[in-house]
Amino acid sequence: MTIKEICSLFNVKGKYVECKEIPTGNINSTYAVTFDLEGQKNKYVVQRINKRVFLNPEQVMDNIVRVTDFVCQKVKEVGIDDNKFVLHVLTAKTDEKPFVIDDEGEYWRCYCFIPNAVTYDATTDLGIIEQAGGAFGRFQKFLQGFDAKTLYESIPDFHDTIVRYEALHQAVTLDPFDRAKKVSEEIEYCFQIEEKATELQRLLREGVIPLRVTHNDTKCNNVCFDKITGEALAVLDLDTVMSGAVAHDFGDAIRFVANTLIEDDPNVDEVAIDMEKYEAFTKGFVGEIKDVITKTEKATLNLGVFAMTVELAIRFLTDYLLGDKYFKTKYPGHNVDRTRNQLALAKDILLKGDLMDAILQKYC
Ligand code: GN1
Ligand code: MG
Repeated sequence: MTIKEICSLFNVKGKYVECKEIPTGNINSTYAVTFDLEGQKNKYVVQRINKRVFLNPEQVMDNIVRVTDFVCQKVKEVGIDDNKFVLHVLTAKTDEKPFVIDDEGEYWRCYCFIPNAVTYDATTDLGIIEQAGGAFGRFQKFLQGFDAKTLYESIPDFHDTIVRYEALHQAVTLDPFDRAKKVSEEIEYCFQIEEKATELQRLLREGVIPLRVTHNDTKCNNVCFDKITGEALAVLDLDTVMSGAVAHDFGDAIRFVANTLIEDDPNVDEVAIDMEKYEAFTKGFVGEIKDVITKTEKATLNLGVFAMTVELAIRFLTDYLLGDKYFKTKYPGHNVDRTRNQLALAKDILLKGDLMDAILQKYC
């Protein structure tokens, strides 16, 4: 089916004009679609949900609808415009479900495009980075009263770094594509830092830090901004909203936004944590949530930065060993470059630990 046909199954308004693919994102396929309603442009975002990654798309959509409804309520309570600050899910014409299934059994969903919204894949603008921190912090804060246990686990053990390590060990043992020898140094380094990289997960399992509703994919390009005022608006990409630790969201965001290079840049010698970017995001994020999280959670935020950086490295590495089946890749060895980049970042995080702690302390 064409995107135009898919759109016609949703409660969209107007006459179809055009469709453009949005090529960012390593998992789903995303399209921006424009409709014309009596001379006015109505824009929507249509996405095919990757069924190999999300084994139960209906549960994913159930999570998203419940979370966006909850946040919408909170946003209205504080008197801000929910059309700008929360994603709105369209329903299907026939059964009012928040998705449609096409003739090949693929699941599609449709969101209203937030007016005048832009996203940034990478930025050096500290104001934008601070605002992205604020947006993820607010999202977390708005979801305080939501019972994390009632959400489906859209991807089981998603940020369980211990389970991710088990998968890497298994992939190295099986080595089905005979690739382990090409990345032996990277594998060895991952195993060397395993103890520290899995510490956060142990604290979670022992109940030292609580499970909360977290976003779990806090790349800065998952926040949209008003292209005129520059203000941070809604948080996007809610597929992995489920229970997790605050340090997962903080850590994943920092490893992406505060990297001096983008996460797959092969010039790994230049990879480092940019302390100004680190500080800007921390200021925004911690500023929003410092009064709602515990002292112990605050003390684990930087551990989260290390854990998430290593976790991404081992996920890319495991995917490479298993034949590049999970993340979309643009060339052979793309996952190796991603792995090397994240490991270089992890090394720099270890070096700058004290500096990061001092900055974090300042905003706690
Ligand atoms: C994937 O869908 P996207 O590109 O936002 C991945 C994240 C990784 C990220 C790395 C469901 O995110 O966990 O951090 O790639 N999402 C899933 O770029 O696995
Ligand atoms: Mg995502």
